[in-house]
Amino acid sequence: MMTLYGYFRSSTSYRTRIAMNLKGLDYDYISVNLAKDEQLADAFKSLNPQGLVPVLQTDDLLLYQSPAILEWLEEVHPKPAIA
Ligand SMILES: N[C@@H](CCC(=O)N[C@@H](CS)C(=O)NCC(=O)O)C(=O)O
Repeated sequence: MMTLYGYFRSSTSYRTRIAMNLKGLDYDYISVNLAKDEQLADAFKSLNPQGLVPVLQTDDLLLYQSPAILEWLEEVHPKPAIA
């Protein structure tokens, strides 16, 4: 199972969400409210010390930086291709 941490007004989050939805992937979504600085909370920074969304958590991986997430998605779930 995958969990995407993001925020609705974050373009880097929705580019990730768009790719996952296009690929028809099943995932949980957790909102990190940037307007309330939730990205700076210790609980979130233990996932991503950079304090930025998006973060993608899989059973054995923790990924951040949306280009890296997109690259991983494309490699592991190539169909349909996004690039
Ligand atoms: N290069 C990163 C940028 C991530 C980024 O800047 N995320 C913004 C939202 S679009 C963020 O979390 N901002 C919180 C902050 O600056 O405290 C990526 O593509 O994932």
